This record gives sequence, structure tokens and C-alpha cells, in this order.
Amino acid sequence: PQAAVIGGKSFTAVAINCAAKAGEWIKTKLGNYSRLDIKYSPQDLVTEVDKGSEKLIRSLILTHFPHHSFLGEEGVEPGPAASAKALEDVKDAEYLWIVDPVDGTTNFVHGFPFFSVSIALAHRGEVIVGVVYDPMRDELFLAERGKGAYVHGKRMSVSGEETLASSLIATGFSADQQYALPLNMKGLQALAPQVRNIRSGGSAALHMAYTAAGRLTGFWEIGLNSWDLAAGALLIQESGGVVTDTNGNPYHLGVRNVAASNGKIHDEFIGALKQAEAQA
Ligand code: 2AM
Ligand code: CA
Ligand code: CA
Ligand code: CA
Repeated sequence: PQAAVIGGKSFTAVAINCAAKAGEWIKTKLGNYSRLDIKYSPQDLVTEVDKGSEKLIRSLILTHFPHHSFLGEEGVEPGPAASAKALEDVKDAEYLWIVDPVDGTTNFVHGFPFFSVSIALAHRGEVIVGVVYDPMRDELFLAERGKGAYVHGKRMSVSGEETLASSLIATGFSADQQYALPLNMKGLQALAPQVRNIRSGGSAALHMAYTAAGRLTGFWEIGLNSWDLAAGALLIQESGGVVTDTNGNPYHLGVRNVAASNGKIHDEFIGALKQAEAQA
């Protein structure tokens, strides 16, 4: 998998091309799209732009690599059970593309300019290429396994903070008000007094990319899916950071509760999250 080229077509080039094309198109639709659907709950939105972006990315990828598998958010029924099943069906594929066509749909709908396109390629369950593209800032974050991570063509590395007290930490507030949101609120209550400050931008993939770039010290969120995290996880690993679940177990495609950081604060970070979860 290290040689990311088959028949002269580079996996990475296709990933970049898809993210850039989809991102440019999404940007033209900001404040200018027609259909808004509620997907699962009034907090869980989907637009024609999510669907159009996924269609564009899927057809480009399958044109180049017709034998590859594809997992995209909009091809999966809403809800955690269906997402887990969809991942289980394809996770061991030789080559699997994992795509979030718009990460930050709520922001997109409200005109809050913080959303992204996330595209990852996994080889037998291991992410080997990750691209997160922010069309509003024209920032493309790219990682290839074993080759580092880049933004604007410059090598990224995670931040240097050594303690929670000096950390800028992001989180996200799930649409799942039964399980994920209450658990997240416990984490927030525990962490907020211990860190320099908390941010919540509304795109998990961009929070991961920002952690890779050293703009955030770390990020945690409860109840995410493979397409929110796959590309960002490789960005962070290739930038010298650490990605685990909120119990500290190593990242894999099935992780839903994520904790990612510069590595230096990771033990302290996980400790605080575990303590929060234990306190009923
Ligand atoms: P989305 O915009 O692609 O749906 C914000 O907290 C993060 O949670 C975003 O990355 C968002 O991705 C994701 N998200 C939104 N609704 C969700 C849901 N119902 N279940 C799981 N993740 C969700
Ligand atoms: Ca969504
Ligand atoms: Ca998402
Ligand atoms: Ca999405």
C-alpha cells in the first residue's frame, strides 16, 4: 500500500481532485440551495448539497478505481445501528474510500463558514490517504501513511503544549440527545475548568485537521462515524499526534467516541474524560 499508484493513477491525486472539485461546488451553493430535509431528528440535517457532493465524489472515484469499495455518509441509513452495519460490511475491503461529502452541514445551512469535505482511503482497514478540504479558506490538509501530513504544501506538526492547563481543546455537540450529548456534557463539565479554553466549530473533520496543524491541542467528541474521523485520524498520526477512543484505546475505523491530541497531553486528557464518565 505504500506505493499509492496503480496503473499510473495516484490514489492521492484522485482524493485531492475529488475534495477540491466537491469543495468548490459546495461553496457556490452556500446560501443558494433549495431543499432542506430533516434526516433523523430536528438536529440532524441533510441538504441536496450533501447528496450532490457525495454523488460527484463517488462517481469520480469509481471512474478511476471501479473495483474499490465506497462508504459515504449519504449512502447509509441514518442512525448509529445502520452506520455500524454499513462499516462492518466493507471495512476489510482491499481498498475502501470513506467519504463525508459535507462535514458541518448545520454550519452550511446556517451560513456559518466552517465545514469541510473529508475523503479517506483505507487498505484492509488501515487508512493510507486522508484529505480534509475547507473550501471557505481554500485549505487542503493531506496525509499519506508514512509520508507526513501537509497543509498549503507545508509539513504539519502538532502543537507543543505539555499540560491541559495550557491547552486549547475542541469538542462537538451531537444530535443524539439520548446518549452522546449527555456524555459529552459530562466531559465538558470536567474539562472546561482544567483547560485554557474550549472551542466548538461544528466540523469534526476540521477539528481533527486543526489538531494535526497545531491550531488546537486536542479534540474529543462522542457518537461520531467512520467518515467523520478516518481522514483526520491519519492527518494527526502523520503530524506526530495521538488518536484513541475516549478510553485511550488505539484508533480504528469503528471508533465513535474519539479523543485526539498532540500526544503530550493525551494521558491527562484521557484521565479527565474517564473520570467524567465515571461520575454519574
Ligand atoms: P455532519 O455535519 O457531517 O453531519 C458536529 O458535532 C459533528 O457531528 C459534525 O462532524 C457532524 O457531521 C456530526 N454529526 C451531525 N449529526 C450527527 C448525528 N446525528 N450523528 C452523528 N454525528 C453527527
Ligand atoms: Ca450528516
Ligand atoms: Ca460528518
Ligand atoms: Ca456529512
